[in-house]
Amino acid sequence: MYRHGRTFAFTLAAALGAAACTPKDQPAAAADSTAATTAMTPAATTPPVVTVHAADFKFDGPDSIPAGMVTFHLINDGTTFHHMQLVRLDSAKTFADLQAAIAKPGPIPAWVTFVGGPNAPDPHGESNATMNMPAGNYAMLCFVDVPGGVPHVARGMERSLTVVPSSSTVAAPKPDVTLTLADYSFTTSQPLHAGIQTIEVRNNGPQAHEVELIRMAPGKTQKDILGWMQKPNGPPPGSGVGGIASAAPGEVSYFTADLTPGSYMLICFVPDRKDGKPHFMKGMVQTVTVS
Ligand SMILES: [Cu+2]
Repeated sequence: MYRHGRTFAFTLAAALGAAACTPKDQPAAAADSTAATTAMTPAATTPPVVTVHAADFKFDGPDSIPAGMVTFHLINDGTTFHHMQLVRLDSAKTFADLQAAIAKPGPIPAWVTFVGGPNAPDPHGESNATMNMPAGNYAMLCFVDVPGGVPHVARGMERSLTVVPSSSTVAAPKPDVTLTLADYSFTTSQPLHAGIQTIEVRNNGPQAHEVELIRMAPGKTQKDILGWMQKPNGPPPGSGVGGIASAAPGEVSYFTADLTPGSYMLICFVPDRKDGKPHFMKGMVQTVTVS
């Protein structure tokens, strides 16, 4: 959706720098393949960081991680836009069951629950999401459909993730701003501001929602962005910051963003339960000014 333009420098300094510790009894190696889990201190106070790479068209990351509060760090190595949509598989269903269900036309089975995940950064950009992950079977999927209109999951962009029980007691981050999603609106507890901030995203439902944060190019408006999405000719009028992928009502996640002053857009692409139209067409799109 967004060609490589100005990429957001995601400041995960807090998360990446401080998340270097996990409890001793936790399988730290499973949490991350980067150096983020190497240093240890007695008690972790920030979530372990799980790094996942997105490419055209696959995910690379750990097969299993410990349960508890975790920060997913998505690095987009691809030439197009990707996100990391996490789904939980209930009723003892497996990744193979999910693959079989996805391969068939029809509605998503009731045992699949959308639980968020880092939303889409620009190509060569990064995004993040922090959330509590109870033990269970999960999958990461990419529903982005550019270029060509085929969701990436249909091109093989799906990966299994097993969350194993752990004794983690890491608490949720302290948010600077709470963003509430509902049918069909975005409400912030206070304005987004320039600099680093942690944004708590709560879905009040009744439908699943996402938030994708887009920084508009100077002088561009919501209309330009929506027009470009219909016909992506020329350079994009905005840049993907990230946000939280689709999450069921009641889900709570956090993401950290380092914003520069300017105009931003909040948007939800989730198809409506009733007519399949994306929620932004029902008003779930909002322009905000960051100063
Ligand atoms: Cu993708």
